[in-house]
Amino acid sequence: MTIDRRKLADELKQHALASGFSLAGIAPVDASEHMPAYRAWIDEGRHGEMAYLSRADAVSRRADLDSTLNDVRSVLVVAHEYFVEDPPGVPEDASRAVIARYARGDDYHDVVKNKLISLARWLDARIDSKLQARAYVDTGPILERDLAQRAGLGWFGKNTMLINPQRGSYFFLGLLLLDLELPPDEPFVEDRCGTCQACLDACPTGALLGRDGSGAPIIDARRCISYLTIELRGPIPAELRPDIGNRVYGCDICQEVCPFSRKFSVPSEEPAYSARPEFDGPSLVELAERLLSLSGRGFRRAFAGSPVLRAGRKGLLRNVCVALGNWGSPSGVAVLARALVDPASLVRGHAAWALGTVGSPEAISLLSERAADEADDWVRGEIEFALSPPSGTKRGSSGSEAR
Ligand code: B12
Ligand code: SF4
Ligand code: SF4
Repeated sequence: MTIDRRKLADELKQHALASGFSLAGIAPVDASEHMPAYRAWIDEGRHGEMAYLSRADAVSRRADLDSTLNDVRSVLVVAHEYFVEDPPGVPEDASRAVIARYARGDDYHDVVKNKLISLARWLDARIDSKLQARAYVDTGPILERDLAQRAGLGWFGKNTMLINPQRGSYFFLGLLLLDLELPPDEPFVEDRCGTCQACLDACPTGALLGRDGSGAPIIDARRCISYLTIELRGPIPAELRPDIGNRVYGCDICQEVCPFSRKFSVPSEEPAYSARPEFDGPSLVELAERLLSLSGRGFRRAFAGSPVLRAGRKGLLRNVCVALGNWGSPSGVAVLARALVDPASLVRGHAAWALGTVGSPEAISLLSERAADEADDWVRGEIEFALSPPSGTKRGSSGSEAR
């Protein structure tokens, strides 16, 4: 039986939309013309400590989809929307924590992957041969946005997000690599940003660098709050801590200001992405108290199935300490005193910075008392700096180097 591939591709995309995806397209599998841009970005070190982006095998797999699925012929690319509204008062209230929208509910990897696997089964039942397929959602060395642009889903905004002109950018991308040839869609070639640069102006850390000579949007991930609060394992560079504000896990600012997101984002219909109460603008003090009372294992159990597990207990506490410092209220001192004696040096060091930033008599006396007992050199350095920032430097605006 010969199958009408165009009809099958249309039915597959229709079925994807009926299963909850808001966009679906087919991308071709030939090598991306943007690999040199990817390599240049890595060579400039803009990926920071994300070694999974720079490992030689991971770079070469990005250049050749065949090394991920033998005899790959086409890729179904889908978008799954996750927008949720901020609770009232957030993010303006500095005493409350902001968790990026994508991480307020359940882990999207499982949600999207399961839907992709169902699509693969649906397709398999409609062809004579046995279908080989691989599902990806932020789970492998693949240029996901590049494939999405080639499948016609949208363009690369100056905020580096893949943006759709009718849906904005609050969506995850999911990919189904197929050993079945399906006719590709037209790529999305226009740049709809025009003269806008709202995202560049709004980024608090200056991570967005505009377009390069070829038109590729450039981000210095080392400065991005999403990297600093999720991917970075060690201390957050002191000069960037004030710019993080109350964003304790990820960041949406460059999407919040984008006219396309502002106009078209609607709350997701996926129940799994509804915010868990503990991540819906929680009080910084309550969140810190909860985290301090959990062991590493307790943390994994308490937040099972949530994307925030990626930061780990120490990483998330590190971020919450920074936000407490940025809040700067004496009401945060009691919980920071607990953090100052936490078993994790990463947490103690950021608690010291935060107490120095609060700068109240009680905060300063806690730091002075702790200075004598602290055994870790890096934490001692943070305490010393918090007690006596170099002249001309505002407390909290600079400090010891990240190690
Ligand atoms: C590493 C990573 C990060 C890093 C680096 C981000 C970045 N912008 O590169 C950090 C930790 C900072 C991050 C943050 C976020 N991420 Co992230 N991240 C990734 C990941 C794993 C790899 C991205 C990558 O390879 N970056 C390196 C750059 C060079 O590659 P690229 O973005 O694909 O860039 C291409 C363009 O430059 C283009 N290009 C080259 N030349 C030219 C020329 C022209 C003319 C043009 C137009 C383009 C072009 O080609 C490059 C290579 O293909 C992807 C998943 C994946 N496997 O792709 C998710 C992914 C990009 N992240 C995602 C999300 C949701 C986020 C956050 C919103 C989460 C949050 N709220 O905190 C933020 C957004 C921050 C931001 N403004 O980017 C989604 C984005 C969905 C979308 N609509 O675009 C993805 C696709 C995951 C998914 N499957 O849904 N992320
Ligand atoms: S996610 Fe936040 S920090 Fe990162 S580029 Fe966008 S606005 Fe800047
Ligand atoms: S804010 Fe403006 S420049 Fe930035 S991605 Fe959106 S449209 Fe493009």
